Amino acid sequence: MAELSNIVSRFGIEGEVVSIEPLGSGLINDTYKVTTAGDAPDYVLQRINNAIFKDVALLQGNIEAVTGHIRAKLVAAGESDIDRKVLRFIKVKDSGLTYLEDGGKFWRVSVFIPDAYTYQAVNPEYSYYAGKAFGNFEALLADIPDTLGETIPDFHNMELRLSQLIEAVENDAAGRIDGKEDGEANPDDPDHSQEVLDMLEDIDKYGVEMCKAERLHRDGLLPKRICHCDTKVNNMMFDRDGNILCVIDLDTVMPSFVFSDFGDFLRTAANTAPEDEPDVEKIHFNMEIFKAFAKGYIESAGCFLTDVERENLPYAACMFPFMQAVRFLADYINGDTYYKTKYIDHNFVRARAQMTLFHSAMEKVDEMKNFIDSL
Ligand code: GN1
Ligand code: MG
Repeated sequence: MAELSNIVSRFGIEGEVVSIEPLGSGLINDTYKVTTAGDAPDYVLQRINNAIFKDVALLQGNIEAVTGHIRAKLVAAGESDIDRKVLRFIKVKDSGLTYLEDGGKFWRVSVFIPDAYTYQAVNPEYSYYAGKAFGNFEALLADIPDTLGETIPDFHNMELRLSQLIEAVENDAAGRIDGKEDGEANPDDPDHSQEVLDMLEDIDKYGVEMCKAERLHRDGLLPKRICHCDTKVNNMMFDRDGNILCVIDLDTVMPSFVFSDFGDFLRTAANTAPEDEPDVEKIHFNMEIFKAFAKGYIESAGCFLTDVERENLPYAACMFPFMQAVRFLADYINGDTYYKTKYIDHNFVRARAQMTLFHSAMEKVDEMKNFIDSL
């Protein structure tokens, strides 16, 4: 707490800090709520994980460009309550930057949005609003004058994710496929090696099909646009009445295929279970959520989507659970070096859950296509 208070005091915040408590459930950054006394706003303090986001200056540059552009549009449209509709970052007092480097750690502070709610799951009505909001987010950014960099290069490149998995298997750094290279196997680490091999075989069957986006892009048929790239359902804030306030967690806003935003929302929202559900029987792809989200998304993004983008939205709905399975499995095999985990085989359980969701979505591709054609 002393370290955190000291960090916060170097930002130009208002009010006197009364507490700093952990906030949220992100898998990458560390997030805290900073509560202040009296009428001053509360704040969100985040330690940016710079092992993952290696270029924090570029990252914050993107975020400032995006929030500035959206803010200007909200002002021009005469909107009220703008600080609840777009994030506002606080500058460091002595540098004027929106991030602070201190002993190799990177920090930032934004205004906490009061009376706002995030959800781990949504009903079809909220899903429709979310579709509209993410489509609108992309539409608002379609004319941004700044060139944004890729905060994690090739973040949603399926070909790269598969090659990272192959590399992980070749190294088998944690001995999770072939047993410990040197020393004893950890008796507390359940042996999933056979299930991992089966999962790898299953992934191999669909690998080529799931890399369609990269091929379309190389053939000049699929553009990159500014996307959010982490449209997990819990990255959307709603007010008390269920109206969308804003989209949060902007670290991965970068040029990508629209499939990123469409697919990643459904990966979390259309799953009938959490992304790390241990009981695979509970995992299904919910078509009611798909339909509501697709309708909202196409209503606001339809004005700029090309035929290729629109036709491939069902593919995106399948590709994202598949990509996430590949990422979780690679991290499991690497010995959990990327995602925060809560128990020893958490990444294995996550990968298995995502493959289950992938298969459920694949069974519904025709139904998805028919629905999109009907809009
Ligand atoms: C990470 O930190 P969080 O939970 O918002 C990850 C996403 C994954 C997600 C899986 C930078 O997001 O890509 O989809 O976990 N973010 C990064 O839950 O890798
Ligand atoms: Mg998040």
